[in-house]
Amino acid sequence: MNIIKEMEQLNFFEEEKSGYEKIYLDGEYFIEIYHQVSKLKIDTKEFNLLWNEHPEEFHEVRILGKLIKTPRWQQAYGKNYEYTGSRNNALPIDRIDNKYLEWSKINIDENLNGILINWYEGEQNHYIGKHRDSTKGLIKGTPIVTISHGEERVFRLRPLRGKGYKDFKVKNGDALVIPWNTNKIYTHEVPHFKKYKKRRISVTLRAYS
Ligand SMILES: O=C(O)CCC(=O)C(=O)O
Repeated sequence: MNIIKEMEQLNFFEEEKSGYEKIYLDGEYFIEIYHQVSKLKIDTKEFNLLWNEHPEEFHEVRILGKLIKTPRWQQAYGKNYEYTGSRNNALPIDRIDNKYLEWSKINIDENLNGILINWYEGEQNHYIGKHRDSTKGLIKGTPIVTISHGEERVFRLRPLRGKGYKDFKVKNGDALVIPWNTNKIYTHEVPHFKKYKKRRISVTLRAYS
């Protein structure tokens, strides 16, 4: 075992408060977190501008034949996002600051080309329930990258078959990477807890063929 792998196994990286962490969920599957990347952090002014981009209406998904409004606003850019019997029709990607694609292509995967933004209003108890990301139209093997802004929230991963969960706090400027294989075996979610009263925006990047 090489020294880096050995340190990862010993969770040395988990001790870090900033920088990069590769976190094993079990012996094989992992996520990565790039903490508070200076290029990705935004100030209140930029946050408010991005907040104002949220659609007026909640997106609707079809569950057991019924149309259900998502408990957050959501909008795709560059590539349509299809999941749970619905399609989020994309707006032009140049409506969104290019820094997200630029940073993620250089640091994570050069194929990343689609953005989905989720806006969570704490006062309205917004959340995203446990799910695995749809891989429809994605380039096989590519990761999912989620960049957080605004209020700190919990990002929760659970084994698809199995018990328990692992929580990670995500903050302004954090980029969390879910590799393809991890998305197959683990669900993820951003639950709402009463203490969350403020606003969060996540910018998720995926690689479409
Ligand atoms: O808000 C997040 O960090 C996660 C977003 C997400 O899981 C999704 O859009 O599928």
